[in-house]
Amino acid sequence: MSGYRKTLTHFLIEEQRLRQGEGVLTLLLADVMTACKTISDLVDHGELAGALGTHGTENVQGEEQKKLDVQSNELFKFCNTIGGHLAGMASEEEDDIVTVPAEYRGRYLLLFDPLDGSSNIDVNVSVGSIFSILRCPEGIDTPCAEDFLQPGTEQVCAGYTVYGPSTMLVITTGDGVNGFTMDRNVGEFFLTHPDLTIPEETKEFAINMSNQRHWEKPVQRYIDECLQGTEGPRGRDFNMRWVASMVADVHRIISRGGVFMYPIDDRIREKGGKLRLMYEANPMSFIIEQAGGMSSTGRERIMELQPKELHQRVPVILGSKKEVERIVSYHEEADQEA
Ligand code: AHM
Ligand code: MG
Repeated sequence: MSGYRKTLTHFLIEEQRLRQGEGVLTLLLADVMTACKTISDLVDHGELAGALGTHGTENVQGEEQKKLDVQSNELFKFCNTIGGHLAGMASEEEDDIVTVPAEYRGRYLLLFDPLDGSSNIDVNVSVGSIFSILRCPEGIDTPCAEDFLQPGTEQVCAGYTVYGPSTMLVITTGDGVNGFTMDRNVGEFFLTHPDLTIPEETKEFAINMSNQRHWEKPVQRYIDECLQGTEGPRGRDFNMRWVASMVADVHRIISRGGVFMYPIDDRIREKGGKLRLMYEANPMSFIIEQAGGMSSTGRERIMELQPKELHQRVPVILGSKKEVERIVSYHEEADQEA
């Protein structure tokens, strides 16, 4: 059946014609997808492929690296080096930017979290990859870290793959959001979820409740009101989900609405938040906004933040528009009172 659907390549070529592009982005995405398909295969084989367990090292952020974190990072770098489309790369698993040898250098920058939700690998729960594509600034041949520090509004393309019961790709180039499902036998992504949109209202939230006592007042208030259900000010019961893989939680929100929060709290205030701006929050915000949702730190639109460093962390509140607006208004009220 899938042979009669539009392939990702077919879809991208059509988009490229509409934009009168030269096809560079189409070719770059083909390389990114080669990495993602190979990671999907590793995830699928798990222990059979020697993909589970710790690598015994830490990344620049002091987090334990799993074997699959390291393997996925190597795959992303390998698949995206020689295509001739990139001037450089930045990864959650790399201290500094990755330069592309001069003979292969192109005009885009690729930023990625090669394996998001890696705490879930060993327990066989969904993980994913997240990527963001920026233009290398005009006149820059050999980019440095500062050239990557562009606000999310400058993204040319953003996407994620989720390695769940099916492997899916969700992508935007700034003209809506489309979802593709990988056919393992054919080795291709096929368009299965065109024009994804997020319902404006929701009855579902996603947050790590174990951090409740550390949250700020506006988030405490929002969750408290949800928990009061039909007897509280919201007048309806809410449901809660927390996969602890941002890709899986965001994918649920893209599929059926909801709000996802990793807010600032007292323990992580010094770090700026938990999730990383450049390769987690910005690409997800681009996708969420393009699907009709909203994304904020609680006080600012995430995509408008001027990044200060490659591995910068931010509070993230995203999903159904009316709910995010409500949470933002609770922040405004609390800040005015203070
Ligand atoms: P990772 O990129 O190192 O996997 O960390 C990011 C993940 C997100 O996918 C997820 O939303 C969050 O960390 C879960 O954090 P916690 O374990 O505190 O609930
Ligand atoms: Mg991550």
